Amino acid sequence: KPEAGPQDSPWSTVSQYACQRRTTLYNRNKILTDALEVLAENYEFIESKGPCLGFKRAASVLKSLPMPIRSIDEIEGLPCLGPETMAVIQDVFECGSSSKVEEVLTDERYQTLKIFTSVFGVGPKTAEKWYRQGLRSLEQIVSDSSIHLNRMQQAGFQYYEDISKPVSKAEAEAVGQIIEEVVSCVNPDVTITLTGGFRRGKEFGHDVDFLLSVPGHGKEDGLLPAVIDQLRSQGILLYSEFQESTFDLSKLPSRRFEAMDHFQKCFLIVKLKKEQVVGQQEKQRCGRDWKALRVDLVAPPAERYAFALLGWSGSTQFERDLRRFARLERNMLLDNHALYDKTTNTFLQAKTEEDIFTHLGLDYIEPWQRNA
Ligand code: TTP
Ligand code: MN
Ligand code: MN
Ligand code: MN
Repeated sequence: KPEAGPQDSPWSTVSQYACQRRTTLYNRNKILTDALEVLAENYEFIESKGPCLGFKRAASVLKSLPMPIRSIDEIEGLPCLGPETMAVIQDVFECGSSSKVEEVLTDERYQTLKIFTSVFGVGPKTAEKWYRQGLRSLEQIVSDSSIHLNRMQQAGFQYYEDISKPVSKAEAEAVGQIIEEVVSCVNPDVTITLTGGFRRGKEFGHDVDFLLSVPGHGKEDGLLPAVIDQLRSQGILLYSEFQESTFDLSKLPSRRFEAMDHFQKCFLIVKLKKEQVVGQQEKQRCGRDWKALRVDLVAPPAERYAFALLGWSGSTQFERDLRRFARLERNMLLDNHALYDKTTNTFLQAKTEEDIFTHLGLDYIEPWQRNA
């Protein structure tokens, strides 16, 4: 039974938790959610976590609704909509747009941080530092010799033109075939699973995420370094950042179940030949026959597969609410590695995502219904 709002509202069955809602990509309230997400992003830039999450949560609730909201009265009884959110929605209905949102959109600081954080390897902290130094454009950053860029940021600038463009589903499928081939060269027992936004059915993404799994305990050791070597020897590796596994089940449950996980993973930039993408036979105008593309690979231990798959499938808001629901409604701790029952002090095992939903007492939500 959903932890729901007041009984006298048509929205009484809408849960405050995204994991108790089905959110497809068909968002009937895009005008409202776009506005709220601008405010959320702005709060993210000024590192104001509370208000940021508040607006993200409100937008997420509206995304799950089966019809467009047409007036402020219709939102009565919906969870997670605070007074600030209500004011924004009211403004949109009365004036066609929210003055608060318009203010943010024309704010120099917001505009600059938006550009800076669009670079691979540049987060709000670095963007903020550059802004405070008076820098306002990407050109200024690359031409300023006093600025130190780390390896990831250097790659981010080098391939900016390509990787700032959205990745299409066709490109994701083409890169999937390449990864599949490379991986099976390294170890024919490995299977790859598309995760992230494309598993949720998105037509476009900012990268392509894959989970690699090998049957058998510890068989994933050394897998990603071998895959990286293979990509390099085929001449399609443009950048790689490898993170060794720091996973240790004996140290779980950690005090705070973290957003970043401890699995062996790598963040890559690979070359995708245009001829490998269906419907893109023509060369680019600049004469290059390839496009740089961001790819994430993660290789969890076999017995952690279900947790890793659930964690890497997103959306971020869906993941956040799964964890919050587990903690607040079930006295359990969930992260990308495990589910721990604090009442019985036991780890709950899972082979599939369905097992995890069952342990949590939740109806199963399909990946394409997790676009919260
Ligand atoms: P992203 O690739 O950042 O996001 P996305 O695929 O949902 O959307 P986009 O189209 O913009 O790429 O992350 C995918 C999921 O992986 C997300 O739920 C967060 C999760 N994730 C981890 O769990 N651990 C990590 O270390 C990283 C980098 C991501
Ligand atoms: Mn992704
Ligand atoms: Mn991202
Ligand atoms: Mn990713």
